[in-house]
Amino acid sequence: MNIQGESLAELLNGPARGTDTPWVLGGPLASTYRDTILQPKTAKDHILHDGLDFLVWGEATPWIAPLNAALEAQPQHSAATPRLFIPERVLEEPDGSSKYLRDETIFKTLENVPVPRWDLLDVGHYRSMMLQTTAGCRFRCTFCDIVQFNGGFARAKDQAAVSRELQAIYDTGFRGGVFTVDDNFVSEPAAMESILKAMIEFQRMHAYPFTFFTQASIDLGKESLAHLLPLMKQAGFMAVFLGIESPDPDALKAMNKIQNLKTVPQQTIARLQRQGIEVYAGFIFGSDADTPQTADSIVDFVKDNGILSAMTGKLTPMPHTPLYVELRRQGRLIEDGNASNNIDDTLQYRPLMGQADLQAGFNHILTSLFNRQAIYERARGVLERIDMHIFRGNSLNPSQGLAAIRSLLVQGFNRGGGYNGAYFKYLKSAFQWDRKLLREVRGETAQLHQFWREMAASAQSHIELDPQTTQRFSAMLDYAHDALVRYGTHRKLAEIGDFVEAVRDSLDRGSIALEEAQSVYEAAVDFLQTKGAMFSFPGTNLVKAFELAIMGLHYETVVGNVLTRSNAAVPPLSATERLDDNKPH
Ligand code: B12
Ligand code: SF4
Repeated sequence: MNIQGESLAELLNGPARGTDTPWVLGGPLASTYRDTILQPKTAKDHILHDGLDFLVWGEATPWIAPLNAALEAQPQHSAATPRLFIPERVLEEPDGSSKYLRDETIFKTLENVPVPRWDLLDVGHYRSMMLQTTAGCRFRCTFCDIVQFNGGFARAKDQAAVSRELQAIYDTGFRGGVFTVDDNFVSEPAAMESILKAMIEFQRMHAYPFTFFTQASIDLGKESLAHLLPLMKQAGFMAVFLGIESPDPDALKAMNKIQNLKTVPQQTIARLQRQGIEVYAGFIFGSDADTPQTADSIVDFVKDNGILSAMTGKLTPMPHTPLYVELRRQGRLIEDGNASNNIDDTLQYRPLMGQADLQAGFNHILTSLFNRQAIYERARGVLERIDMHIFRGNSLNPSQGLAAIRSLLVQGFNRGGGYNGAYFKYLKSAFQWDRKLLREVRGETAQLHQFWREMAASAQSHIELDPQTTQRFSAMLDYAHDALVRYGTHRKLAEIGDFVEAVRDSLDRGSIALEEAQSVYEAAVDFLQTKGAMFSFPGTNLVKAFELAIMGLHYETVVGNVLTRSNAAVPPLSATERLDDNKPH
């Protein structure tokens, strides 16, 4: 990606300089920023131009054969202009065009994609591994370069391919977080359902070695996709990054983020949280509809919706995107074509609100969201909103233990050594939350036993149900279903699905066989016992509280650096400059 352009230049200008080796660059940097390398203007781009031999647009798989042939023909480095591998049609279409985005001869199926050679890595050095299940996205957000090089429709891997990739990660010995790096996890909902089932089955058969996190468009929360959320929970998804971008409909229209206009983002967030999935979210400040006040609405939205990890960035026009083309047409583009880091202090376009207001609004967002008090308040909101489901497991792993110790040492005390009251108050509330939930689960378990005793006492071969008892059984069945998926690994997922369906039919008929009802009851008890164990000390909320605190510390450090750099780099503009800045260019 472009952000790695500088380190690539250091490499080419350092260890690689003077060697004969031909250099090939692929990925988002080569795809989106190809022009800056082919027609260099900055010193860095000259180094890339002179140091690289081949640029490969888009995915590697279709280019391997022509690239190998080219490397055989030119086995030595040359300082001439690098050769670009790119489909003719992409070059022929005007910049920002969406006409080629559904071309299946360019964006090919993923059936021949080889399994990554994870065995070549020392996985001990990685906090998370990666799994790509689909590529491409059906939406057309104006700022997005991903669809330009990954395609404007989703191409999915099949169940066998996904299982093979999970197995390859598993075989390295890695256990823990796996980033499902799809451009939009829910771009192709039907495929996603089948992929999720493969992921669930893999997890069940391997005693849940992984937790997953991913990114998805906001329509994941719409009613017609509601069936996907429990599957994500069962697969072990712990977090989903949503592109919320802005709470303001006009800003969303300006970005062509139509999917956000058709859904209520707050509802999607709440639905995910109720499944025990934490929501991370992206926000963009600086669209033509934004004013300095938009900064406040972004801050309020983040605070009100239990989002600790808010990736707030400035609008960033990347080459070949519709946004870039439009700003160029309006003469508002600052033509270095290089900016791609949405949080640094470079601006690549002239915002309507003026650069100073944009920078001030952006800094306001950062300072409001990432001071310690705000972080602990939001973290508490996360704990209150997410359901700690049994797929989370109930033991403390070593890295969580270390995180807790680190958090206590670093965050428990202020710089001068004084005790940090806000931090301990936050931890105390997590501890109390666990105690409260434990009491609730115990109460619910006692009620369940009582209910079952009454039901079983009067039953012969069947239990006849009235509307109230049907409702109780239906709630028990939800618990039982989760427990069977999580622990009933002697049965296939499909078998469990059939069992649950059969019980639902019985409930609809108002009569359930005693044996069937007994199985539901026993599995529901398993569910509640596991859930209860999760809230026993140290308690899943307390553990999560430490995890969130450490994440907060990371954000505080990163944002602190961004603000320091930004304050040093952008002197306040005079009133006249501000007026100039507001002129249409
Ligand atoms: C996962 C991810 C991350 C992870 C990376 C984790 C990791 N350890 O790798 C995290 C969350 C850390 C991250 C951070 C950032 N990211 Co990021 N990230 C992605 C994401 C979602 C998926 C990348 C991925 O793994 N895809 C799956 C693999 C299989 O695809 P791939 O890497 O693209 O590789 C394929 C092709 O590109 C090609 N290819 C790749 N390399 C090569 C090399 C050769 C020689 C060849 C021939 C082909 C080739 O073949 C591969 C197989 O088909 C992409 C979005 C996207 N769809 O690309 C953004 C993306 C790459 N990120 C982006 C950005 C901007 C960032 C940040 C700068 C954000 C920020 N402001 O902090 C940081 C920078 C971090 C850093 N210092 O490097 C941009 C880059 C824009 C650009 N054109 O340069 C992207 C495209 C998203 C976007 N449009 O906003 N990111
Ligand atoms: S939903 Fe995400 S991946 Fe799809 S076009 Fe919009 S920004 Fe790009």
